[in-house]
Amino acid sequence: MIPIEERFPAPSVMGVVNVTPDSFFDGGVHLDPDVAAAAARRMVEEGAAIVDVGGESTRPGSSGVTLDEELRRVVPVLERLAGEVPVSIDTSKAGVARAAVALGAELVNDVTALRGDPELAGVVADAGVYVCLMHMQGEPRTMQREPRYDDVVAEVAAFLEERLAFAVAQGIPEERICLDPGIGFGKTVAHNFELVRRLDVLLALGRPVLVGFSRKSSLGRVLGDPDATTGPLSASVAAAVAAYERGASILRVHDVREHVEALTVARAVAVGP
Ligand code: HH2
Repeated sequence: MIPIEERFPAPSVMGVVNVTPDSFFDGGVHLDPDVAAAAARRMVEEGAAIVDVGGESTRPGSSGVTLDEELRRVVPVLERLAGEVPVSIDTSKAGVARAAVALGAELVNDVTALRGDPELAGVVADAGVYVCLMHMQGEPRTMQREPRYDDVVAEVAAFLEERLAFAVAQGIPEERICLDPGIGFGKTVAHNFELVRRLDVLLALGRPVLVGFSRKSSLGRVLGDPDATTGPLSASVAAAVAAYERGASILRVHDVREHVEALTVARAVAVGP
């Protein structure tokens, strides 16, 4: 398997397909597996390098679903996409990851950075797939109640460095791993923007960085609505371009076409058309 930085050169777009009733932005939209599979195919046509399929919302306040329910949501979608669409599985459960890689998923996107299920690291190592390790302070149910850091960037970097070492010790080669600051996962608006502003500190860990700012509430809040639970497309695109310009390789987004267009232009500015 080629190194993750070659498989996903910057900027690569990861399209989001949540097969959930309650995701903060696309909840309920893709519950029918045919609708979800069609959305995934469209995202690839629009230029996504991979589509991230998820069966459990991790929005602030959510409390998780059972293994059986998560499998019931994602497996019919993965069956429809197998061999046709590049897939990432957004899960913290070894049982879901195992089923997904058997159906061709090439990346496991774990918002707990291999802390949630003791068997997940082994599944990733044995399957020889890519993995994304994300930072989160606390757990989704409570993470937005007064998140606190002395230095958010230093603490996120130290966490990701430790999880990277853990993953390698579990038999996952470093060249299959990317890191993610976890925008919105136990962070204030200021924390989220500082993490993008100082992305160089995370890049110094030597692994590609994935950023998922798309539609998140910090975008709506910085635009003046203190109660926003989402942000507009325009603000999502700006955040993705800013992250790319600071070194992010993979941008996780809900609106693929607009992000691919903006990032293509940003790349043309950076390195030529
Ligand atoms: N954000 C969400 C879910 N998974 N994975 C990574 N690696 N990075 C992220 O920033 C990230 C993620 C939350 O977004 P979404 O999937 O749209 O919402 P929900 O968790 O409510 O399903």
